Formats: sequence, structure tokens, C-alpha cells
Amino acid sequence: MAEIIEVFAREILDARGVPTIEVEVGLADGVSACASVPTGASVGIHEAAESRDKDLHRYGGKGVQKAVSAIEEIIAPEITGIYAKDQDLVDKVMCHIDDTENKAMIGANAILAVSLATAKAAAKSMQQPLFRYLGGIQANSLPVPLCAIIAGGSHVDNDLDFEEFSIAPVGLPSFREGIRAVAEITHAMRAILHEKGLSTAIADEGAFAPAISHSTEALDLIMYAIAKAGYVPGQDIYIGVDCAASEVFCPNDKIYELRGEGANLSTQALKEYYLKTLRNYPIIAVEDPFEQNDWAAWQEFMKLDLSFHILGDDIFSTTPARIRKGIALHAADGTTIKPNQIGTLTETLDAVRTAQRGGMMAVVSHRTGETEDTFIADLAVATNCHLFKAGGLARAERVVKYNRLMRIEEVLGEDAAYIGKFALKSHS
Ligand code: 2PG
Ligand code: MG
Repeated sequence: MAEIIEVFAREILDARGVPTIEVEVGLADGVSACASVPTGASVGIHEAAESRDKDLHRYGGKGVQKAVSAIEEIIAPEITGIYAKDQDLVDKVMCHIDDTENKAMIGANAILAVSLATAKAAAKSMQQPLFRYLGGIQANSLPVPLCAIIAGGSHVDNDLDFEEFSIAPVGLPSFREGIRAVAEITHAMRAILHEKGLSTAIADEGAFAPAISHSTEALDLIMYAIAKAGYVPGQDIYIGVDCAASEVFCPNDKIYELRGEGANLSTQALKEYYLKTLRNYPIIAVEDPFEQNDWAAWQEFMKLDLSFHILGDDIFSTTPARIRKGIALHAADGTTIKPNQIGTLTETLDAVRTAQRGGMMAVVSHRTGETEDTFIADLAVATNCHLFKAGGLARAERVVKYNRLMRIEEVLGEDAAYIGKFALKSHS
């Protein structure tokens, strides 16, 4: 058991060249560990607040020097002397210092960086891999990767209305084999796009960003790529869609503006659109099909008892109280888990527990503005989550998370259990 003796913070860059925070926590036994935090591009309104300098002379106002100072001058003195394994206490002290509901004073980015670095230092000090330290002896399962392959929405400049089209290798025997399938399909997709004269450029999350506009074009391309790589859609591979509906919702007219489809849809019409379009594809999950405040629309959709999971991202924002509400209202089958939406590791673990105890699936997820930090990979194993999103199989800050999971699978050896088909709604 070792106490925290040093906390350093610095401004680094995320994978898009936007500043973010890295923290190093040093312990009395000489161990130190480093963690950095990501940022979203499509940020929900219920997420905890980030601290940004707003000094337009630096990084267009996105610098994080104030947060860095807050960590070293305000947080560090308060947590020095606390045992690193007292995660709960470290996080409570930081929440107490900030004292706002959404961490707006110090910033969730500052608080989370300290929180994650503390956990990493504690794990190292106890000579345990992070997933084992966080998850205990039951942390043996590998999630199904839900890997982005075509990007749209606010993540890229094409006309596709929805943010992410992903593939999930549920029918493969292990995580490593699942990743191999995804990589082969991704390479097949590159060849198909090239053949069709479409761009093979990739977007921030490592998925292709071809100039297409209809969701069915994306879905058909994915079906083609799966087959071309020698896999069977609906058996080996399923498809996920993140609609990120809050991004296309116009609150004044209460319509969803689907520019790519050339349609402005009411909530009811959007529901019908989903039913008509998605019926023809092997879908595993649809994320954020409706905007983040319309609980009734989510409830209505759930009542249809569809064959795929309905996942909430913006609507829950990794917030236990919102997840509890979602469970009570039966508003979704699952929730994404993004530590920076809530701002501490303790609250993130609480969000996972709340979801899982209430029968909701947890989907640990990256953000668009990621770093090389692999914390979420260990978190996914620690929490026995069923699906794991870290973007496409391109760009180091995405692939590093999948690589970490392959290493964890190797460490677990015979004890490793790939979630596989248990990630399907029909098997859960
Ligand atoms: C999402 C995430 C990750 P962002 O919507 O699920 O893909 O995107 O980080 O932009 O919120
Ligand atoms: Mg999302």
C-alpha cells in the first residue's frame, strides 16, 4: 500500500492535434503512472463539463493550461498522502473540491486524468495488470469489438446522416480472430471503395469516409466487404449503427433533418424509416436512434421488441441517475460507457454496475479525440462488458486499444472467454 506523493500535469495533444491533459501520479514506493483523457466531437448536453482556456491566441481557445494548473495547485495538495488504492476517496475529494453538478469548476477532463492515473499507479504498485486490479478474479472475458468501418454525421464531411457504421465479429472464436476478421473486411472495403472510384481516406475515428449519402449505401458496401473477405453476414459478422440522432435533431421544429436522405422526419417517421431500412441487414445494435431528451420515443421503440440492442449514449452520458431512469422507463437495452462523460473512475464503475444490475448491457467506448492511452481496454475486461468501441482498425490511437485487448487475451490464456454471440440480443 503506497500513498500519493506527487501529481504532475501537462498539456499534450490528442490524435486530432487538439490539446488534452496528461497526468503523472507518483507514489511513496517509487511507482508512478501516467494517464491522459480524450474528448468527444459530438458531445451530448448531459455530459460533464471540460475545462478549456478559451484564450483565442492559443489553440483557438482549446488550450488546457488552466486545468493543468488546477491539478497541480488545487487537486495535488488535497490528494497527497491518500493511499492510491483508495480510489473512492481520491475521487470523492476531487468532486468535493469542484462541488458543481457537472464538474464545471475544475473540469471533468482535469479530474478524470488524475482519477485514471491514480488507478494505474495503484495497479502498478500492487503488481497487477490494470484489468485485474479493477475487475478482480472475475475479469476474464473479452468483449466483441464494434469497429467503425464507415464514418458519417458530424465526424466527417460526407453527406451520410448517421455517425458510425460498424462491424462486430460475434461468430469468431476469440478476440484475436475477431480482430483478424475485422482487419480483413476493412482491407476488402478499401479495395471496394477504390474499385468504385470512392475515396479511401479515413476519418478521425479510423473509419472510411466515402462521399456517399444514403445509409443503405453504407450498409450495402459493408455487406459486400464482409462477403468479399470470405465471412458470412449475420453469422460471423453483424453490423452496428450509431445514429447520433441528437446531432440531426432540430429542437424548434421537432424534426430530424436527414440531409443525405433528403428528408425531414418526425419522430414517428424516423421510427418507420429505421424499421424499413434496418430490416434488411444483420444488425446487432443501434445507438442513439432518437435525441437525448425524448424518453418517450425511446420507450416506444423498445416496445417493438426488435432483434437488435437499442443503445443510449448521449441520453445516459455514463451518469448513474440517468441510467437508473432509463432502466425504470425501459428506454434502452444498453448504454455506452465513456469515463469522460462523467469525470471520475468511481462514477464510471458505478454507471457500469447500475446498468448491469438493471439488465442493461454496458458498451465501453472511446471518444473521437483519443490519445494513446489504453485504459478503456482494461476497463472493458474489468467490467465484463459485451461490446467495445474504439473506432476503426486504422490510426494508432484506435488500434492501440484493440492491441491491448489481444495482449490481455494472451495473458488470460485458457481462462480467456470471448463474449462472441452472447453480445447478440437474441443470446442475452
Ligand atoms: C460516439 C462517440 C464515439 P464522440 O458518439 O459514440 O464514436 O463519438 O466521441 O464524437 O462523441
Ligand atoms: Mg455515440
